Amino acid sequence: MSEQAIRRVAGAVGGLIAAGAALGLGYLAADLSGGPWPVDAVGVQVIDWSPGPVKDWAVRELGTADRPLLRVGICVTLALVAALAGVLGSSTRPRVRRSAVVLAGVLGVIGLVFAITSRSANANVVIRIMPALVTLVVAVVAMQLVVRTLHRPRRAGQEQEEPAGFDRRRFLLTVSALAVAGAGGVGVSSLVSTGTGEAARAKFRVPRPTDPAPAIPAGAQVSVPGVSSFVTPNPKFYRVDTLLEVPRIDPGNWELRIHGMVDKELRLSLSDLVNRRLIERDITLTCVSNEVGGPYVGNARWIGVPIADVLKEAGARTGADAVRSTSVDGLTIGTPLSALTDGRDAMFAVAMNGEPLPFAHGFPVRMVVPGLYGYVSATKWIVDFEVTRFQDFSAYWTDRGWAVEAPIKKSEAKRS
Ligand SMILES: Nc1nc2c(c(=O)[nH]1)N[C@H]1C(S)=C(S)[C@@H](COP(=O)(O)O)O[C@H]1N2
Ligand SMILES: [Mo]
Repeated sequence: MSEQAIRRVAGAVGGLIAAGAALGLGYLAADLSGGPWPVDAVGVQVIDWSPGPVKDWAVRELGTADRPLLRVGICVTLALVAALAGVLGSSTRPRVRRSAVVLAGVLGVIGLVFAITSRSANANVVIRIMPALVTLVVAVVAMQLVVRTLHRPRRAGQEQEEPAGFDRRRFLLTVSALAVAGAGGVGVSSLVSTGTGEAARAKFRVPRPTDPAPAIPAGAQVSVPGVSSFVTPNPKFYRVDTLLEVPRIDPGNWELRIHGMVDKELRLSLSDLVNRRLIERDITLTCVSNEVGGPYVGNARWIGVPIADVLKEAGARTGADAVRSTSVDGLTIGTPLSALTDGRDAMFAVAMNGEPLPFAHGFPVRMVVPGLYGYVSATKWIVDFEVTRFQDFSAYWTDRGWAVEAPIKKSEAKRS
């Protein structure tokens, strides 16, 4: 291989590793700040922009692998562009070489734009852009370092146009250091976040219900192949959300804001919530996308605070007909006020089958409303609850073509 060919390959490898370092350290920054990892900011936007049929296809064909695959897809795209940037960086022409660093900067800025515009209940822009900013800075600096190793500075007397040498030793040192930094970022972050998240969830004691559910009738729980069990075990419970990373909320910082068309605005901490009257109920949750006999349905024993109690204390004003609830990831759900006050057991749930809510199912608090499809009622990781009117807002799924109101129709067999 010619010197220039070697340099080109080194440039591609170096570009890849520079991108890895930027993404790895950005991942750590995301974990520490609570802001979105730029890859996920892009991914969530892709999910939000995907038309319904594309989403349905992805869920059907890829199942739960759709999200990791989306991340992988974005990373592979980035890697290709970064490798190309590295190749540009190997050019003997200083102008072309500089474009490598510019390209790294452009990728970083794209991440930044997605982070700024990402839907998130976290209004703090500084937190929101922190990971993308770290990624951008590391990307530019790392690319610059890599490019430098590809071109040993000219000795005095050397011709301008003469290609400068490739400093192999410095190249290897630089890419190794960058690789360690990137992998270290991801490693440290997974240790930190799973550790603190699990500990917080483990510390949360499932409260004793004031109004417990009756024992499950004998014979309801059968173990016949093909017949689903009466209670769906948590690890087998279906999951629908629009995220790439499951939120791990610190329950100590969690707060539920109840506001809008109410006489008295409320802000409830987790202990405020569990110190109220608690009911325990067996409630079936189902997705509107579930077909008869399909997988998107589950039954669990939930413990929670009746939403009607909280609404009574806040005092919903006349004229209000809806609640707009928001999860920590910024997704909104619209629920008819009547379904929350008509005597059915709509609740802010804190426990699922005797456990704190699993992270994937909304820890620390989610809504559960009997008789409504999940997308109009079952807000996970809920942080905001606004009493309002349907005419004054539109929720996430409604914006994507689903009906505003969606009661589950009973005993209506599928006609063909
Ligand atoms: N925050 C949030 N809550 C959400 C959703 C979501 O995407 N994000 N999806 C809804 C939909 S469409 C359904 S069917 C149920 C699924 O709840 P599960 O994932 O606990 O089974 O949650 C609802 N709550
Ligand atoms: Mo759903």
